[in-house]
Amino acid sequence: MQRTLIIFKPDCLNQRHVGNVIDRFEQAGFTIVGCKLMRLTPALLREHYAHVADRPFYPNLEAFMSSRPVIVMGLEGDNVVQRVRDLLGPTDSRKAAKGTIRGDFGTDVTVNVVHASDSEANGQIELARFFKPEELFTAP
Ligand code: IDP
Ligand code: MG
Repeated sequence: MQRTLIIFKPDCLNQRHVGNVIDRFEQAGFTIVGCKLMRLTPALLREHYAHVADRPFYPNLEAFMSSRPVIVMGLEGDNVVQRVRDLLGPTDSRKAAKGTIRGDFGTDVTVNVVHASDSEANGQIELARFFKPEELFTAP
């Protein structure tokens, strides 16, 4: 069983798509093992987005991601990392196919509904970044 970190980005909450997105995760058979609302600080975002922190768009990304409290979620399931990435579609919502989460609900390359870990190793690192050990539960 694999785990991945999901962040419901500000646009997802503002447009009230959280239920639709969770429905897709549940229909795929994944189990929620952690879930909370939190406001992401610039320090936490700089760590989470270290791979793009020196890009020109980063200040805009940080402002967007800290514009309101977001939902962070741990999901567990068979091959969940790749299967969630497939459900999301590519980073740029404008290039994402209809039927994918970003294709259906996203706006552009920054405002793209959901973050999901891109590897099993990063799933573990990111879950530890956003959750205390006692906030993550064993799937029944
Ligand atoms: P991912 O979210 O699909 O894994 P990453 O390349 O890890 O994409 O980038 C992290 C986030 O940074 C993206 O989800 C998006 O919000 C933002 N981002 C990535 N590339 C661009 C860009 O070229 N312009 C603006 N924002 C970007
Ligand atoms: Mg990424």
